[in-house]
Amino acid sequence: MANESRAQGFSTRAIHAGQAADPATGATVVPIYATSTFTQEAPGEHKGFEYSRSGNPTRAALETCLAALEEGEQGLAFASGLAATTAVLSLFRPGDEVVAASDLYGGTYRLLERVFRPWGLAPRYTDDPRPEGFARVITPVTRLVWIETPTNPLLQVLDIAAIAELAHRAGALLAVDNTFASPYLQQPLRLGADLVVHSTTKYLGGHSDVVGGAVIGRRDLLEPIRFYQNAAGAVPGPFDAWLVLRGLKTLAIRMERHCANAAHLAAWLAEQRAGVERVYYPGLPSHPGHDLARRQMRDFGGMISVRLAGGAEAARRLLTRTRLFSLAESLGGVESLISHPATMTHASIPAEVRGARGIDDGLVRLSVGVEDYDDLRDDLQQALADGGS
Ligand code: P1T
Repeated sequence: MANESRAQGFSTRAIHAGQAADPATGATVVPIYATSTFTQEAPGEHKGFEYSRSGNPTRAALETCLAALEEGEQGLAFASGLAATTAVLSLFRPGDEVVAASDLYGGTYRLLERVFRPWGLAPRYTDDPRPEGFARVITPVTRLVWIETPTNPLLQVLDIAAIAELAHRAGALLAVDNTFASPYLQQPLRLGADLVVHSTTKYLGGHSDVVGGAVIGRRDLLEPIRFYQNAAGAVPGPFDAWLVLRGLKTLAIRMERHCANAAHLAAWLAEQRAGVERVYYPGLPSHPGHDLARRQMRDFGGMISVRLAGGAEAARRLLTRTRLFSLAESLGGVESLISHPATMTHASIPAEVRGARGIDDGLVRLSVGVEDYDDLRDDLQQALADGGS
């Protein structure tokens, strides 16, 4: 007899959590509740919704589904990944320190340095992404440790459980930006993190057609963030929430294809002698975080970075010669993208800081899509070839 208490599998949750048939109409798919407000029977007497900034049924379905996928008690959806990050940082007060690994999305760095530092938060960074590196920069006034893993764009793998322990010993929270992995590959809350943040623009939406963000965690920690969500107001509209919800349904099968394509491409790139100096992919046994990634992640993800021997010139050639890989910011969609962190996603980091962190002009980042592998390899082959067009 089936064990009734067995937790549902990931894809079942992705397709069903928060998505029962619509109580009003029986619609099988959660409708897009395009309404700013909800009619009340008497003041305060309503069906749980009053005004769409405070709550909307389409957004509520997405928030329930996100919480189920990350195995958190509650999820909150935001208008962008950076709006979600802002909501988390708003938990803190002037004088509080935030510790982060220095390899992180340029927009998060800009938010910390240009918005929250002037406001009084004190960010500190470690160039050493091992727990020892964090131990060196955490102080008695550290209130938050913020990590990405794998990191953007160097794909460093950070030890979530060990860093959670260090943060907690110091009385700080650990927030993990799980955008690059997705909950299908890694569930930071199960490894001891307190909060998970996503740019749902990426793998969760999955089709490069929506900008959104999310925070997931324990109810007590999410309560002040929920207050902030309503008070500050950076919420996604119902259509955006619906697009992300639709994307989630195929997250598992998309991630499997992203991972398979990226693993093959990374191995192929690593064999290319001419022009390719280094391939950054956690699935390569030569990657310093490979063993940790094996333990912490279900698979190694769809992102690859490549350092080209010919520097800026070689990067420009590759970036302008691919045909299937579109030259574009962002990642995690079904279509393959190629980008140049130094001038695109990480341009907001001052050049000297960026250079010191290894994001130089010869670094190119690939978001490997779900197209046919042979076509992706052929595209890179022709773009890397001498004299190709
Ligand atoms: O773009 P937005 O939805 O606001 O998400 C910001 C963000 C947060 N965290 C990580 C790890 C990210 O990569 C991003 C956005 N990154 C890109 C646009 C990019 O191309 O790297």
